[in-house]
Amino acid sequence: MKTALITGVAGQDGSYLAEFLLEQGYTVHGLARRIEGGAIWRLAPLLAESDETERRFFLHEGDILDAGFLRRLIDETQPDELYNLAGQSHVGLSFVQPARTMAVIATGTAMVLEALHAHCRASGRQVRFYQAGSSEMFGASPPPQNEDTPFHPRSPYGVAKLAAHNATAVYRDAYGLFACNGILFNHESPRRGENFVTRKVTLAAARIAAGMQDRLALGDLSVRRDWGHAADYVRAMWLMLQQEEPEDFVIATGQSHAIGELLEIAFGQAGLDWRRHVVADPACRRPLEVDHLCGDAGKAARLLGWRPTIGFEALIAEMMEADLARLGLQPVQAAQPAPRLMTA
Ligand code: F7E
Repeated sequence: MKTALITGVAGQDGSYLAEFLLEQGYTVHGLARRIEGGAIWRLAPLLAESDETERRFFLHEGDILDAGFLRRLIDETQPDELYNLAGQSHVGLSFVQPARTMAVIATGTAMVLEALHAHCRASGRQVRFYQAGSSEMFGASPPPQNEDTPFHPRSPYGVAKLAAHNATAVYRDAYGLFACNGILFNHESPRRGENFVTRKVTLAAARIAAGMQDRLALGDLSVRRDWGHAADYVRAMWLMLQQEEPEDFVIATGQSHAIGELLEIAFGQAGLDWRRHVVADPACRRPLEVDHLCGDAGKAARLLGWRPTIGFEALIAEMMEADLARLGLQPVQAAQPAPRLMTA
């Protein structure tokens, strides 16, 4: 059976991908930068596996910016597939910490690629490589965005992701590395970090319903995003590496929504009117905004047979249910439609 190495395994996508690959029968090695202080809470069910002899998930602590460590890790784990998900993933934070964002995403990806290339050359092994790209690279290019849309990033995060994307293509062209860039649009879940707008909203709505807070401060409400479910998106990562030829793919639902719609669904599930609680806070705005992302994943549908299975409303409902449940609450059930009257 195959072995996979996932950098950034402790993040939302890393945890879903590890679970998915284990279900496919893989042995999975995951790299996390920190394993203390609650940093690996998403991996708790995988680490709780009781039978040591059955164990197929292994956690490693270390930094992708440490070249020697990285090379050793690849040599020792001998992966068939390497998924590079490590990085600072918050766009707003990248304006505050641009150099760190560039280092871990752009330089970090170059270091992973170089370590992998050196490993393949020395061992004669073939290792397939997935790079976690982002729709944030499209930035100011108007929707719908697909693989042919010009990149026009509008954040240090987008710039760093674009450098990593280009580096991946260079290693593919220069050395014949089987390397794929996934260009993933926003993808969420109950495991989303609390500083991303979907989770910030669902968590606040649950807390307001529980009487723990009254206000939710948000930034620019005029933007539109194409939000999918992370569980669907990690399946696309894997599918890319199962193809005969390495290629780049946009992964998206093809539908964009306003933050007002997100608020409507989340607060509605908590039995609340968001207009009574949401306040505009300039501190939550970014120096530069990406106005509208809406992806065209037609290529992924044609070549990978990939389609999202969870729509926006079901996604936000699942997140709401999880955040309410953490506080001992349940969602307000949508009213049942009245039965149709039969007419003669
Ligand atoms: O913001 C606006 C904010 O932080 C979405 C990451 O996964 O997707 C994600 O990046 C929108 C932005 O995600 C607040 O300005 C308004 O326009 O949830 P977000 P993001 O920036 O789109 C891409 C594809 C990635 O690759 C990234 O890693 O919502 N917004 N008010 C706010 N956003 C936040 N976080 N907080 C607010 O209060």
